[in-house]
Amino acid sequence: MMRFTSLCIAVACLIGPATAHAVMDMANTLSDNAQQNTIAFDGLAFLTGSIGSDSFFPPGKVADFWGFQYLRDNDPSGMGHNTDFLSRAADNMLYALTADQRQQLITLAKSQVASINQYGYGRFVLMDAFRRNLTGNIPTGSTGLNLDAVKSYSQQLYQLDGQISYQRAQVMGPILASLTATQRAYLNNNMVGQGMTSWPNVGEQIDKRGLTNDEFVAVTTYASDMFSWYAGNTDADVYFCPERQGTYFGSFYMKDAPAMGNPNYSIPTNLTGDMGAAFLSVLTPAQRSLVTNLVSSQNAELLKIVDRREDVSTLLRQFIAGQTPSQTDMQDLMTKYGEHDGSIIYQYATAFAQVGQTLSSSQQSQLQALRDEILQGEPSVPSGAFLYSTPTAMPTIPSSDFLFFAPLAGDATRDRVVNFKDYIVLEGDFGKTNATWAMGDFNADGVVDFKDYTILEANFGTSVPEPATLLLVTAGAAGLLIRRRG
Ligand SMILES: [Ca+2]
Repeated sequence: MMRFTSLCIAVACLIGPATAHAVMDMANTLSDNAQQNTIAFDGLAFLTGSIGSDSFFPPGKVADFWGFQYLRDNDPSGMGHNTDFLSRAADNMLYALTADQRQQLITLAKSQVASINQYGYGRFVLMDAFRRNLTGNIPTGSTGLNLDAVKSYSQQLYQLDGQISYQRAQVMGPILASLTATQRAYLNNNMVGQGMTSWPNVGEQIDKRGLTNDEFVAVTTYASDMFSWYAGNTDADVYFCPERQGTYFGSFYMKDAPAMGNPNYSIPTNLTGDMGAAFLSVLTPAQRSLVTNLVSSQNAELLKIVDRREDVSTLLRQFIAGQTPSQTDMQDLMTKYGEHDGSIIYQYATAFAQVGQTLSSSQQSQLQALRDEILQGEPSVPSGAFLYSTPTAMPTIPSSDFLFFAPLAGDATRDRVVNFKDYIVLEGDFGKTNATWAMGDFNADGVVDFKDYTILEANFGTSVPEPATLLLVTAGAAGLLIRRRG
């Protein structure tokens, strides 16, 4: 029943510009007001939700360097929220392309679906750790989430996003570079600078037979991205919604669930602001500070993200200019992006847990009432989970224990011990580029080589934390020895 939901959900920014008809831009997104509303909405979603609701994630947030969100949020006819917006853009782009160019997008989709889903599943480990940190179900020997471990894992997710983005640009850029005058004229005369209500209604342009749902969604996404990339510029590529970063706390479920399967529903644009404020009003001053202080504590990282996005946009646009940018440079930028977002999500998870652990039962009831008001009869939390916006059973989640301890150099498998299993991984990926920690790239230089082997060798046999029982035995044995001597 929820097939193609990723195309149907109106994922417009939920915080409008300060004045009507003003342009939505980074000044809006980065404003303290927008950030505080978004963070508070995240807090409400997290403290009343579940890992199932945390998992809902609009697919357009992955590999989003093409200015589509900017196009949506600044549509001259104000139709960016419309459920047909993305498919109308995609259909026209596909209409303008040749059969061969359309086939290139289909081939790309078939090659990328696995990576896109790998990214989606990879998010569950962080979500699991954040919920454990909230409930206090943390591993023995840890005092809570470890910042460096969260950053390291986030880096790996963004490295994957970087590979998906680079591959996309590698196909989409040359197609755009090779558009004929006729193709350009179609786009320029019928679409560029005009609102969706003026775009021709050309209908669906690709045959779904032979494509899985995921592949069809991917092709549609590429085509719509190609149009915004063609029509936009670096500023548009860099642009993101206030809720773009720190996406592990369930706010997308809370705001999108009432819209799912309900084409006439329009998400109120003041929802995030109003409900964020309502959340804060339920909290004590001390709890409120924990949430509102995040606005300033995350700010430096947020600004660095803007810089990295600008670097990435500039790099990827080289493909439109007929050049081939360095993939190593791309991965380096995405590693940094992941580190910045990792720092932000660590701060959110830690602060929200502190609030959650001090809520009175009265406060909990009030927060649940706010959630119920937003969800309008939709389930408070889903019975399973979501892979992006598609309902799915809760996947088997690998142990998140490693997120509660400092990263252990050489531990590719992240089972908190450096042993032969890690050596097998490193050996299997030896020499590979675009490498991640999980492949054995422990010094994060993007390649698995002898330097990583040296790190593994130096740490072989170590584990974190040192087993508590061993320490006790040692202490006991020492005590015994002393007593005997005495
Ligand atoms: Ca290991």
